[in-house]
Parts: sequence; structure tokens; C-alpha cells
Amino acid sequence: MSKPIATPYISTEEIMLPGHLACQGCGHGIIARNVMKTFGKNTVYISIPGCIWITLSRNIPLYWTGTTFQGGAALLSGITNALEIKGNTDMNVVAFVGDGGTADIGMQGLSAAAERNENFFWLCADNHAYMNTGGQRSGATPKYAVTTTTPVGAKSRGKKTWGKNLSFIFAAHHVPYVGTASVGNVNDMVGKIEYAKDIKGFKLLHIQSPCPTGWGFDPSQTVKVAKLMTDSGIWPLYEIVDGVLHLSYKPKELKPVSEALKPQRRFRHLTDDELNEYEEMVAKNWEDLLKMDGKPLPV
Ligand SMILES: Cc1ncc(C[n+]2csc(CCOP(=O)(O)OP(=O)(O)O)c2C)c(N)n1
Repeated sequence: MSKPIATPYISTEEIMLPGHLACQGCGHGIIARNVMKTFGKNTVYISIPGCIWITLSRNIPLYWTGTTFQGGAALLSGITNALEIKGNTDMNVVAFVGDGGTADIGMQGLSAAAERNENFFWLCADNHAYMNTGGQRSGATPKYAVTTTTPVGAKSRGKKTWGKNLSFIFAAHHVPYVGTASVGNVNDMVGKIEYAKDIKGFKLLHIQSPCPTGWGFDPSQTVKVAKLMTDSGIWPLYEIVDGVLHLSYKPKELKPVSEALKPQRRFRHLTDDELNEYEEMVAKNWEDLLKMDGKPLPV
């Protein structure tokens, strides 16, 4: 299979209607607008509870339905199979959901659908917490991040553990396509969707979506914050196609993690020791990814 196109054509025809209800600077809005244009109008979307459903679904004049967290992947499986039985093979079937819906509350059904290699595209817009219900920690929240359930105080330093590595979890299901993406690199995100959307089987794109409200930064800085996360190696961009990992963005030198974390209020309390621990974790992860680049994962 060829690599994704470097600079994809991004249609100028808007699908999403203006005037959504998301917070100012919400990363989900940037993702939605570009994703809609990439999949085009011949697409059915589903969502499960979360910011996307509440703030964006009414701006999408296409087939859109939703269900419970636990039922999301089953609903999607049903739609995909019904379309196939009816002979409709060119409709995209896409889930557009959050990290809580992917890493935690919707995980069981999604894992089952991945194992069955159901033919749909799961987009996870990851803002690192259950933002729609007030910013509680999720399984994807990174270590030390302050959320409403992982505060900082005399006995707490924010979240105690690192977030789940969702793309590796799903790569271990032997699915044809898994990737990471960021609102800080729309070309990369669109290129990955463009490439993967016609692959038959289970596809998952894990897109980092900075949240000005939950992460604590000025709404005008969303794209800058996202870019710093990729430039520092905290959020590496890669895809795993048929089990083979390809880094899609390789900064010559990684920026210090402090440059990426400091602008975010949720990490403002970090001590030098904690920042060093973060730096070491990111450096080790990056080194591992460079070693894996171009090779099949041992899953
Ligand atoms: C089984 C179940 N548990 C909890 C909830 C309450 N709930 C609604 S939205 C939401 C948070 C969703 O978070 P996430 O998927 O990360 O998306 P975000 O809103 O952050 O984009 C929660 C916990 C629910 N609706 N159903």
C-alpha cells in the first residue's frame, strides 16, 4: 500500500453549518469541519454522549444518529452490515466521539467490533477528559493533569497514572488501520482519512483535540497548543497500516516538554522533578517509535 498523500486536497465546499455551540477555540470544531469535507456528503455519522453530540451534531446536515456509550460500536456495526446487505457499498460509516467514549465507557463494544473487523471508521477526538460533564478524568487523561476529579492540593499532584495508549491497544486487535492525528496538523489528519477511508475493515483515528476550558489556555491558542504537543513528542503522529508503524511527522529535534505543558493551566503545578520525569517518558517513547518506524509491531 502507498503512503498517505503529503498535502491532500481539502475541499473548499463547506458541509458543516456555521454557529455551533462548542466553547470558543474548541478543537472538536476544527476536526468536525475538516472531517466532514474529507468524507463528503455520502456519509452516515453516529455519536454517543459527549461534547461532539451536544455541540456539533445539529450543524451537520447529513445522516446523524446516536445511542448510549455502550451501544455505539454495536449501532455502527448494525448500520455497516445493513448497508452491505442492501448492496450500498460506497457510503462511509463514521463514529465521531470523545476519549471517554473510546477509552472507557464505550471500550468493550468497540473492542468487540475491532476484533470482528467491522467495516467502519471510528474517530476519537481526544480532549483528555469527560469535558461534556464538567471535566472529570478519563482513561486517556495524561499523568499529573488537573481535572475536576484529579485536583492538585496537599495530598494530590493531579492524575496519578499515564493515559491509555489507544492506538496500540487497537493495533493489538490486528485491524487494518489505526492512526494518531492532531488539530495542529490538519494536512496530516486529512491525508490519513483520505488514505484510510476506502480500506475495508476497522479503522480508528485518535485525534488530539486541545480544550481551552478543560486544559486552561486562551481560546485563540488551540492550534499553537496542539502544535507544541506534536513538536515536543508528547503527541507523536503515526499510523499503523496492517500492523506496520509509520511515523508521519518527524521533527528534527524535539522541543522541551515544558514548552508544551507550561501554557496549559492543568500542568502549571509541575515541579522540575515532575517535568524531568515527563521529559524522560516522552524521550523514551520517541526513541521506541523511531526504532519501530517502518516495521511490523510485535502484536
Ligand atoms: C453510561 C454513562 N455514563 C456516564 C454518562 C454521563 N456522560 C455524558 S457525556 C460524558 C462525558 C463524555 O466524555 P468524552 O467521551 O471524553 O467526550 P467529551 O465530552 O470530552 O468530548 C459522560 C460521563 C452517560 N451518559 N452514560
